Amino acid sequence: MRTMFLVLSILLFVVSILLFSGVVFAGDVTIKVSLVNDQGVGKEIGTIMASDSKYGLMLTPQLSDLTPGLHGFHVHDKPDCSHAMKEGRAVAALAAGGHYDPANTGKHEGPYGNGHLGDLPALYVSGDGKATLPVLAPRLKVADIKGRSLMIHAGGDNYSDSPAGLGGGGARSACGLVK
Ligand SMILES: [Cu+2]
Ligand SMILES: [Zn+2]
Repeated sequence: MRTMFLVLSILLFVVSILLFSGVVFAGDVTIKVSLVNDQGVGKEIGTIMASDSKYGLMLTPQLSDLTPGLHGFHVHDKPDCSHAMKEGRAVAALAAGGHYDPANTGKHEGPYGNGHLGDLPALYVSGDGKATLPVLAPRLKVADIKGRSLMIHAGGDNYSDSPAGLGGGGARSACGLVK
């Protein structure tokens, strides 16, 4: 009987450590990311882990098969990475809609501005095509991005609408649904 009690106490202790340590943090979400093109969703290239921190939403990528350099990175409105038709042509991941903008600002100002809430810090991809550096989005929480999608663009992001709209990232090259 005493041994049983001891075993139970140890079990409870281990479970509480796991729950509160952040190793298995209840609110974390893992997002699977795939390459996208005008034919649809292609190869899976890894994951992005989303977690809440004291400073905002942390997005930690474990991705490969991207082109080296900085890439525009945003939360898009809809949880759909499919291609769709625009002016008679198929466009990669168009079904994801535009940048998440619940306040209808209509402005792309980057993660520290007052425009689209879905504007994230640009994603850095190293020379070997891998992205592992986390980004922090101070205005967002995990709950805000559920039921939407994460998008990685072919080009960079200057956090403004000029000289090109939406930071100038252009084509959508990888996408993941946030479930
Ligand atoms: Cu985007
Ligand atoms: Zn934007």
